[in-house]
Parts: sequence; structure tokens; C-alpha cells
Amino acid sequence: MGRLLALLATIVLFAGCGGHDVSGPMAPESAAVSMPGFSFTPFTTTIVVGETVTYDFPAESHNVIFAKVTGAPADIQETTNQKVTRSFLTAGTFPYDCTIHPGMSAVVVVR
Ligand SMILES: [Cu+2]
Repeated sequence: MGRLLALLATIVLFAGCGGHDVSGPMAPESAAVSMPGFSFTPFTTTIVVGETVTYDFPAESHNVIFAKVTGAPADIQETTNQKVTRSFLTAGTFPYDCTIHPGMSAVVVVR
């Protein structure tokens, strides 16, 4: 049983990281979104199932609130000067907004 779990964990690791070296507990960054001014850049981030998006919050305070779509990750509350990563484990289109700044919206497409 332990061996089976170890094997499954290995398969998940390899499937999830696209062959990159996994040297620590942090998942590799597969896409990044920055927030210059009051916009998410890029507007559309396209990844595959199991990949991550890292949100790079600047000094200006923003949040990331996902539309209530099945498979959407947890929201990110108001954050500054920090990187926050979310994993996407379900294929779909996941719009999100910064509710602090009206019109500050973007989308993650998971294939
Ligand atoms: Cu904002």
C-alpha cells in the first residue's frame, strides 16, 4: 500500500510539473500574472489542468475574487507586496475580478 501511494505521488508530481525539476515543496510556477497600474497582465492566462498561476501583488493593494464557477480556486483577499499561487485542477474558464478596483478583471483558461 505504501509503495502504491509512493508510485501514485510520483506520477502526480511528473504529470503536474511538465518534467521540470522539483527540488522543493513549492509547486513550479507555470504562469504569472502581474498588476501594473490597475489591470491584470496578461488579461487571459492559458494553462493546462494541474498547472499554477502565481499572482504577483505590487505595493498597491488588490484582491483576486473568482467567479463562482465549479473548479475555481480559492479567492485571494487583499494583498500587497507578495506572490500568491493558485492551482487549477479543473478544465474550464475562470473569470476573476479585483473587487477593490471596478473594471479590474481578467480570466484564466484551463485546458
Ligand atoms: Cu485592484
